[in-house]
Amino acid sequence: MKKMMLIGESGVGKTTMIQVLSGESFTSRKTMAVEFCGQFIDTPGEFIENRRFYPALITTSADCDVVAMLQDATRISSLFPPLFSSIFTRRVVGVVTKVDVDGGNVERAERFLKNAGAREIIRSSSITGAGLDILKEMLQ
Ligand SMILES: Nc1nc2c(ncn2[C@@H]2O[C@H](COP(=O)(O)OP(=O)(O)O)[C@@H](O)[C@H]2O)c(=O)[nH]1
Ligand SMILES: [Mg+2]
Repeated sequence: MKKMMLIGESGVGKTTMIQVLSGESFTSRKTMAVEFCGQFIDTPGEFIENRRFYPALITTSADCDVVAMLQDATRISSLFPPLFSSIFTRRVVGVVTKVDVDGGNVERAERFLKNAGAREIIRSSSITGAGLDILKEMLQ
């Protein structure tokens, strides 16, 4: 079974997505440390918000097959630096989250992810389940 590390700012939907994908209720408190949840690695939003944590992300990514960069469709900004994906030696996918929200802007989120170096982009919602099958397939 392959492993996926989810990265993205606080509130983007990392923990919720892991719960829906794995069908297990791993704790949904604000994550303060890297957490190993079966096939998934949940990371604190702080790790993307402060570049002094980038080395921790790189080290943790060594344990996984896929790095998922999550961008919230409702946010008007992104904390991913240009070509951020290039710091990883793993397959990196961009994931737009919360595409179910009216007033979100999926295209804007995709632009942020492309700017961050994502070549594959998946549109997802943990509420409707959109895009989650594609993510599951990546982990087969
Ligand atoms: N509408 C909508 N809300 C979501 C979705 N995914 C997560 N949320 C909500 O966004 C908030 C933050 O989610 P959480 O998983 O804790 O984010 P994390 O900080 O990245 O782990 C919670 O209130 C979730 O219920 C989604 O796909 N659609
Ligand atoms: Mg979380």
